[in-house]
Formats: sequence, structure tokens, C-alpha cells
Amino acid sequence: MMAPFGQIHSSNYPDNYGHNDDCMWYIEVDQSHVVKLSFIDFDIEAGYNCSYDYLRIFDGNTTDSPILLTHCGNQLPNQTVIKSTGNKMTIRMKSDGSRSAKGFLANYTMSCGARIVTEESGMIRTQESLNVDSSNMNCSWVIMGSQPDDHVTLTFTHLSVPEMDFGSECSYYYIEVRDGEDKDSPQIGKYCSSRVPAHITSQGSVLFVQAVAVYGYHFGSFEATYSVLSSGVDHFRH
Ligand SMILES: [Ca+2]
Repeated sequence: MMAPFGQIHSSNYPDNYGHNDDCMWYIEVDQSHVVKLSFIDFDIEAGYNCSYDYLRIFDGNTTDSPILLTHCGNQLPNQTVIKSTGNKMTIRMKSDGSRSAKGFLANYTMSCGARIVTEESGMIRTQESLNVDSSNMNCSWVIMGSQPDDHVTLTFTHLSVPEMDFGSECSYYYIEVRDGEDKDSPQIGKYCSSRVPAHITSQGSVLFVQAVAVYGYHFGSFEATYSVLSSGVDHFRH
């Protein structure tokens, strides 16, 4: 599924799922977002270590990706909202040859922010027009080269802020860029004017970018392209 939001459920839901089911769902959203899955209903045959029937969520595009959750039984998972770290999530539901139950129902949306480890170029943005998670007022992206001697360059192509922010000090909506991988890294800049900042390049191999809407003002939006530059010559050796 490539849509920004939707719903998934077990076979025959709300009737009992089948025996020997092995169903997979693959969700991919815009590259600058993560997948957020919220459970609404859950009833899958319980078993020790979920060895009979189970639902399993993977943090990526295959069942070899890290496992985010394995769950069975008739309770919602303790963590009812599961987020991927990148823009892809795989969900698998498997049942054995006896006893079934109602199954599960879950909604997915894309949520802003992502951890991007790459050697390539791409784009990050917030899109106000899509049904993104509007309660999320703080979106952060970590953009990291996969080699330690890489540098990340960020170029803003669009930045729009609420009108009341003109002439103020980033009171309502701003983008912050930091030279490192988290909010404690040194600040490179904080931007809230419609003037687009120049290129920003990391000292190390990673940049932290955060879009913050203060007091629930969601009228701001931005778009920036990133590219990863290698300063090492090793990559070009024959
Ligand atoms: Ca079963």
C-alpha cells in the first residue's frame, strides 16, 4: 500500500480469520515520513510466545527487518500505536490449523519525521494538505551518511510560516537545524522567515532537522533537499 493513510485487518474481519493464514501487508509512505499504525481491535488466539497464531510488525520492507512487535491474545498491545523508524513497515499475520478468533483491525497514517541513512539525495518536507498526524507538533529528521567521513548538505526549496511570524522571533513555527544526530547537538540555525536559508552542510556525517509548530499553529510548511557528499577518496578507488 502506497497511500498516506488507510486501514488493514485480518481475513474475514469482523468474522473469524481463517486457519493456516499467512497474510502480509507492506506499507510505504513518502520518504520523509514514518508509518504510524494504531490498533483499534485485537483478538488473536493466545499461546505461549504466540506460538499458535500471531501478528508481527517489522521495521522495514521485509520480514528480515527488525521486529517492532509480536502480539497475540485478546487485548490490544500495551503500545497501541507503533511507529516505524523509516518510511516502510511490513505486517504479517500467521495462524495455525485450529482455533481462530475475530482478528485485528488497525489504521495507519504517515507521521512526519524519519531517520534516513543514505548515500543518496532526497527530499524532506511537511505536507499540510495530506492527512498527516496533525497532533504531532514536533517533527524531526535525522539525515545521516552511511560512511563516517560523509557530509550532509541541506538546501531549502520552500519555507512558509504563519503570517503572524513575520518580524517576530519564531513564535509560531520554525525549522531548526543542528550539527549532529539529536536535539542536543550544536545549533546551526533556527529559521522562521519566508526567506530561504542558504545551503547547510554538516561538520560530521549527520544533520538533525526539526519542524516545530508552537501553540498548535500548523500553518507552516517547508521542503528541503538533502545530499550526501563523501570526502573520502576510497569510494572512488578502482
Ligand atoms: Ca489458531
